[in-house]
Amino acid sequence: MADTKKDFIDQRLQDLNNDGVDRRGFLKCMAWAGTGLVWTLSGGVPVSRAFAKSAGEHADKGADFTFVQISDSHIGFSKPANQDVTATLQTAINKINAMPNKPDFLIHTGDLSQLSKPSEFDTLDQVLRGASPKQTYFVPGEHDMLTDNGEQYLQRYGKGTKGAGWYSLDHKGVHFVGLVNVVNLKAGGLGSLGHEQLEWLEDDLKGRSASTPIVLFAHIPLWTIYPDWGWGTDDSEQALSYVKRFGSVTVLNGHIHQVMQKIEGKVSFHTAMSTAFPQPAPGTAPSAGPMKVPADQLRRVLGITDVNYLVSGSSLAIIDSPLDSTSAQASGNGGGTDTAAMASGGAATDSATEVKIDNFAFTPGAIKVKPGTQVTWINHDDIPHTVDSTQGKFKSAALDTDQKFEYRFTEPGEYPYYCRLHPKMTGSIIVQS
Ligand SMILES: [Cu+2]
Repeated sequence: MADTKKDFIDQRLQDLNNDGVDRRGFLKCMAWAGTGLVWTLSGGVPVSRAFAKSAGEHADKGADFTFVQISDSHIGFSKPANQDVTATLQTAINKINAMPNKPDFLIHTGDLSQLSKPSEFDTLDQVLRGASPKQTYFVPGEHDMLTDNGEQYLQRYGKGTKGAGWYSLDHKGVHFVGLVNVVNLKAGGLGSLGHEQLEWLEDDLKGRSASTPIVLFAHIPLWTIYPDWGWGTDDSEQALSYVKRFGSVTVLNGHIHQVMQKIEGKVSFHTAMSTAFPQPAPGTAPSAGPMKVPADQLRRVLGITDVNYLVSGSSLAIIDSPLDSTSAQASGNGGGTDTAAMASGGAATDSATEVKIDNFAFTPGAIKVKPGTQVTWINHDDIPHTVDSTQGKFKSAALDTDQKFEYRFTEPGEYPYYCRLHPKMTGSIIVQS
């Protein structure tokens, strides 16, 4: 595993030097994302193309309809990786509005906001009102659930949906299913759909003809891309077992802020770029998180995905479009993360009572303290995190950069905890007299 991983990283870095979409890198990626199944590659592989090419030459000719996926707008984010995420979302919308064939609708695969603030949702709504497609179908990302477990999201974007916001719809013979895999995440786990939603999905698909093209979309990838960074969904195999009998299944996700694609039988998986900021390729940085790239390159690693559907074909043609189409798309993005923003701040008074949150990890991961000790967690990342007791004994609000959470431990015992947004992040406080 370690060797394959290193191989993969080397390949990605090499691809980067060649600047652009690289088929070898793409194949590597699929081989490495191993789920233990045999993947079939065929001519029908959805491919990424620079927008400039796709718009004129082939694109939507003869398509029955087109829809556009945008993702990870993170409205409210203003760190060095992109200080104006509203502007880059606007650029994406402008590009959509300029498409020769008008898309029937937009799909937004989550992380609309950075901190679930009403003002952030308002800004998103305002920009989307300027989009030529009047309909946008949403699913929430973990950033849209920060303050109220998604209540506000549901009120604004989830009318008529089930549970935490899942639903399905039919459009010109294609069955679309929006899934939610960012709630009730378990410590140490990945994204999760949960039993109730899986039951609903099974029921929703039951009785549909196997020739119906299916499009599933959710925030966190429904295939395992990089578990160390939480890039996968624990119970996605269950969901995928329900679509196996269908002739054409397309799965769209966001969350990882870069393009990854995989074909597994009749199922094609695809992740979209963010309209806000890029993240490093798996394993090429100490952790996931906003990646600062030179200002003149930012728009090459942000973008939109437009999908054409042809009745005659059995699969959807997916075209990725970076916001800056003047150069080949950078589908790999190595480079360093923004280390400056991760510099630790504040003098530790008593190291035993302070836990730093850095690079998507609690440091130290386990500490021993005496009863009566107050433990302080400080978030040094550019991304909000939480401190949630696995046993339900304490629970922080979402901590943005430099924010703290404090809890005093009085009773001896072991207190495991995790981040409810990134459940791979776990830690433990051991109270001993
Ligand atoms: Cu977190």
